[in-house]
Amino acid sequence: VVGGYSVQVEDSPWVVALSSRDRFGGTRAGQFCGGVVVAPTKVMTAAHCLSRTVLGTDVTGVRDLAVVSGRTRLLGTGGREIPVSATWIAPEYSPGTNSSDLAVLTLAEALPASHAIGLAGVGDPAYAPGTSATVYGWGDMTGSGSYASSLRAASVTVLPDSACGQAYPGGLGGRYLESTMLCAGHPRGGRDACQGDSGGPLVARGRLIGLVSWGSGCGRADSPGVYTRISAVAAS
Ligand code: 4AZ
Repeated sequence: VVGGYSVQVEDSPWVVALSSRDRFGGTRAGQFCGGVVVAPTKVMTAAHCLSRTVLGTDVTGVRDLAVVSGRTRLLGTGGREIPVSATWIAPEYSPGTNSSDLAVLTLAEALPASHAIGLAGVGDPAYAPGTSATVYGWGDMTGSGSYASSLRAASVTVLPDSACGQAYPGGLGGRYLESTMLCAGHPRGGRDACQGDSGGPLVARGRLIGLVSWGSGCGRADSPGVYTRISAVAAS
């Protein structure tokens, strides 16, 4: 998260880290993506966290996948590390375009129901452009590889689809597809999700509206963040 502030996971208990010690080693306790608790044994994350190269590592068929809940500092104590017993990738997910960038993890042990966040369904006012939203993660704080050791959040604004349509018409920067994507950022830049935040939550009006998916760079005024649009990919 770029342009953010430090938060305690107790204040946002639905935020979890995805970890694979096997693939990512010890310095970040294996953290490579974010996730969000939507039911006691269900965590949503980005499909691309499980199906292509993430942080320079091929995560296809990643094995010792775990969800870390209740731990603000990745190398701290407290909270729980829960194995993932099953993974589901949205059948509509397209690695080429990043559309429908959603996966659901089933946890081997249940979290308290109070840790789950509600989903914002179709027509929810939380999706209206101009709505203030918060993105959470342990990802890059600068855009140049300075990963957070402790959970951070930043306040961004839901932007009209046209803002990302103009920023991402196609080609190497990617193409914004408004049917399954959501555009958010800050008009002057400086606040955004970044590498390592993928799969983590975008929350507005107390409900989940997005998952960190992609973008060009981090915090650039002309390149907003692109999120998976929850109302398009999850029945609610
Ligand atoms: C990434 O590569 C990534 N600025 C995620 C979000 C954004 C850029 C890159 C948005 O995981």
